[in-house]
Order: sequence, then structure tokens, then C-alpha cells
Amino acid sequence: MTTQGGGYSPRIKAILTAGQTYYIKVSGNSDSQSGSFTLNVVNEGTTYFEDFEDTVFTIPFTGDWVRVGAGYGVGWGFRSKWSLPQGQTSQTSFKVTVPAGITNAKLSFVYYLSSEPNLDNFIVTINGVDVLKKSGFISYTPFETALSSGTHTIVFKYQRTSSGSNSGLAMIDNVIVIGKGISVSTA
Ligand SMILES: [Ca+2]
Ligand SMILES: [Ca+2]
Repeated sequence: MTTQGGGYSPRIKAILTAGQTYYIKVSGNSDSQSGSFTLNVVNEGTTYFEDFEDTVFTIPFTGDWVRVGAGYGVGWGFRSKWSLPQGQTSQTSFKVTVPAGITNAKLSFVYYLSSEPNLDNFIVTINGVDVLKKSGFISYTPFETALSSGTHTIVFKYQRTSSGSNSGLAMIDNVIVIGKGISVSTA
């Protein structure tokens, strides 16, 4: 769920799942107990959403990343290999196919990073091109990128070059792929 604005006109955006029932409760603040709100429900296409809260993955990740429980933020998440030795890369990946003519497909996720600054990197590539490259300590941060039509191999990497502590990690959560007619598959 994301929120925008504030004051007298806050906006809230949430992704809904087909077949679920949602309740909206609106109440005024201070002495004002009346007002109005607008509800827009938009079908942006197929949504694949993985929050790692259970062992069933709607997105078929392959690689050496593992589910990890509380301690890093939003419940369970998905992290790079424990105690990764210097010079090694831990990665997980999947494929997304976006039909021709679809222009609003996108990938989003939140990430957490604790790495040796400027040495150990968290890198996300799409068909081999870096779309995100970070190092250092970053608490849960959202990231979003558009996906053009075609097949995309998405790779999340944690790459270690430092010789120091090997306790660093990259972690992702709330991975969402959305778009009309899209599909996900094993990379
Ligand atoms: Ca799941
Ligand atoms: Ca989670």
C-alpha cells in the first residue's frame, strides 16, 4: 500500500487480489465526522506478488537466495546466501514475458542492504543491464522499473569483493510484477 498527499486530501493506493473481500473504514478526525471519498478500482492487468510470508512462491525464483524471518523489516523476506566468501556472487532470478503492445508493465520490490560501502554490491539486472546498483547500509527502500514488451531475465545479485567481514547481505521483499497478459517463468 502506498500513500500520497496528506492534509485534507490524502491518497492511498493498494494492490487487490481477485477473489478477496476488502473493507474500507473511513472516519473523520477531530470534530468533523462527515466527508466524502472516491474509490477507483483499476485493472492494471495480471499481478504476480510475492511477499515470502509462506513457502509457496508465485514468482519462480531460482538461485541460492533463501527465505529469512523477522529481523530485517517486513516479516519474512528473501536474502542472499549466508556468509558469502570474498569474490563470490549470490543470486536469484526469474523471467517475465510482456506481450507486444503492452506499455505499462513494471517490476517493483523493496530492498534492504548491509554491505561494505563501495566494495560489496547489490545489483539488479534486466537482460544483463544494471537497473540498480547499491552498496553500504540501506534500510527497506522501494524500487520500481518499467518492463518493455518481450522476455526479460531479472537477476538479483549480491556480489562480494571485500576481504573483511562476510556478514553482509542483500534482501528483497514484496516483489511485484504487473502488466496486461504478462507471465513469469523460471530463468
Ligand atoms: Ca508466497
Ligand atoms: Ca515479507
